[in-house]
Amino acid sequence: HWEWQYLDLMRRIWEQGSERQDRTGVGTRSIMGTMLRFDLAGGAMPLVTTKRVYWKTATRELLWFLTGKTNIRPLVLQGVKIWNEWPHANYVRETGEEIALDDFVARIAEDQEFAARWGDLGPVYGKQWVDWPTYEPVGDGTYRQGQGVNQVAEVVRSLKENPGSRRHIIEGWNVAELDSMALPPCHKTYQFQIGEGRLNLVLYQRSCDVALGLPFNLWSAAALLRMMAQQTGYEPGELVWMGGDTHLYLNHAHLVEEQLSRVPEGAPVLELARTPDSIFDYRIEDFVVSGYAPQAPIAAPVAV
Ligand code: UFP
Repeated sequence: HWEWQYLDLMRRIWEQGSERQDRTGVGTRSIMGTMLRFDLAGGAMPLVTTKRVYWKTATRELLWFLTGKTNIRPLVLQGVKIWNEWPHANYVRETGEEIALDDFVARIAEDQEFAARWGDLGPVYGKQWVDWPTYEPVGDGTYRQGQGVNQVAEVVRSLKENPGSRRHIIEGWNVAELDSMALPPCHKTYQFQIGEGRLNLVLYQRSCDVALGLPFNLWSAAALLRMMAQQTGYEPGELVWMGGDTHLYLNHAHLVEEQLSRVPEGAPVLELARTPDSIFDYRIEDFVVSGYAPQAPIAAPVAV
């Protein structure tokens, strides 16, 4: 079962990882440089079965990236909570108003102007993926903003027009804009490749919370691969996931112990119900998962 790779990585980090202090102050055990490989032939997906993974939430986030939007409001309106902490913390810091997270999120949902002012995450994934900024020299030594680059559309085009290329890359790490992002990209580099008529993808993730982040990140990367394969007419191939700082938070001990006592079951399959006109036209209803009967959820605190 593919999932042993995930569980083995979890065990190896917990047993052999080096302890390090991190930005959040929680502390981690960590291994620098890791790899997982999954074959997506036949619709197979790296969807963790040893606990419930909310794959629809991850898919909604992926679709939101593809809109190029960076405001949390569209997510909030769909009940997706994963990005709420950052704008809330920013609001409390800047206004000094001690508003509870739930109240803040309710205001984002109700009040469009409030959301426009306080719900934005800065130029995170979506912006870089579909509208990477460019600059053109004006001639007097200054620059003006040029047409943004839609990296996703470019990769769809290059996969079709130049399948042998080794340059099919979507990059999130815009060095010049890191300071204005709520969180610098974790899953930062996507490189697609065609081999033997199949579409393969290497994802490089610079920093990975193996307990809470990775199940999400694997699902999303595999979903993106499937969408790209459908749009370009290739069979889905391998997803190769590469991690930089691959860690477990010290306050996730209960999760690690519980999950490592479980055995993977079943082989979930993703069907794309429709072939949308472009990579930007997918809807949540297009994602149909069968054979997913996960074991119970395991709650654990997110390090912010
Ligand atoms: N993290 C993930 N996956 C993600 C995401 C965040 O694992 O998609 F957005 C985790 C990794 C790390 C933290 O534990 O969030 C980001 O912190 P830092 O920027 O200090 O690496």
